[in-house]
Amino acid sequence: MKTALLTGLLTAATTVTALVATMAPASAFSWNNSWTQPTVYSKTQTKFDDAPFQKFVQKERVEIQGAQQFMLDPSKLMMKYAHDVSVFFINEGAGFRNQLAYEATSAKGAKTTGLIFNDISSTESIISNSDGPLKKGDGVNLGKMAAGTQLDFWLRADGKNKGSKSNIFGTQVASNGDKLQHVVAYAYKNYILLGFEDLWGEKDATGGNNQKSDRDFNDAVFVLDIGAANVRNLVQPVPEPTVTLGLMGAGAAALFGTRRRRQTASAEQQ
Ligand SMILES: [Ca+2]
Ligand SMILES: [Ca+2]
Repeated sequence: MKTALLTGLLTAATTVTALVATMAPASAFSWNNSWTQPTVYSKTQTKFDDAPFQKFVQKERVEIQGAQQFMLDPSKLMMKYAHDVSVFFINEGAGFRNQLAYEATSAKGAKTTGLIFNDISSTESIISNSDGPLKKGDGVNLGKMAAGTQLDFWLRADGKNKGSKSNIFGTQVASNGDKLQHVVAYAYKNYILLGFEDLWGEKDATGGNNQKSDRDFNDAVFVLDIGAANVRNLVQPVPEPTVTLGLMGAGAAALFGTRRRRQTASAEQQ
């Protein structure tokens, strides 16, 4: 069954507006170079099975067509219910040694930030590195987060090698240096899958900072566990799939952006 984010459309739209209004203007994420790698748990410790998610990892250097359909509306990562949050490594198709960090904003606006993975490379990934520290399914626990927590995630492209000279890309297009989408998101089973693009610029563009991006959004792929109830709150079944592009396979749902959702909302009301 394909599903889409259609929960409480009218009230959700109101909530989103309020959230956006209280968010700070788009700005680069503040990366703390003194962060250290949190404990990484193996899948034998966490019992998390990465296998069902590997089919959503886009083939290397194959552009995701219609990636905008899978753009993550960051306000969607709002936790209605308190839950212990974990992030699991699924795969990476990157020459870069990328890094991932998170930001959690409480209902009262208090921000917590931290490192999740310091070196997103693996001997098992689609572009493997013999000294890559991660195994598929490895997880980092971010701790219990309260109801009303707003989550967000940021990738520092080749940050392990380039440190502060790296590009930082997130879910908010306006805050990305190239003003492009760098994250795709899907809901699948009780989880949310996030795929990042680590290269700057449009596909096949030249000049400036452009890195001839392949737009494959597989450069760092993760599964986010915010709990089944929170995912269900974001995702509800729809009669027919509205999108069947890109990575989206059986049972996956795009976390549509606001514009798409509003279009769907108006269509539903007709
Ligand atoms: Ca790639
Ligand atoms: Ca890429």
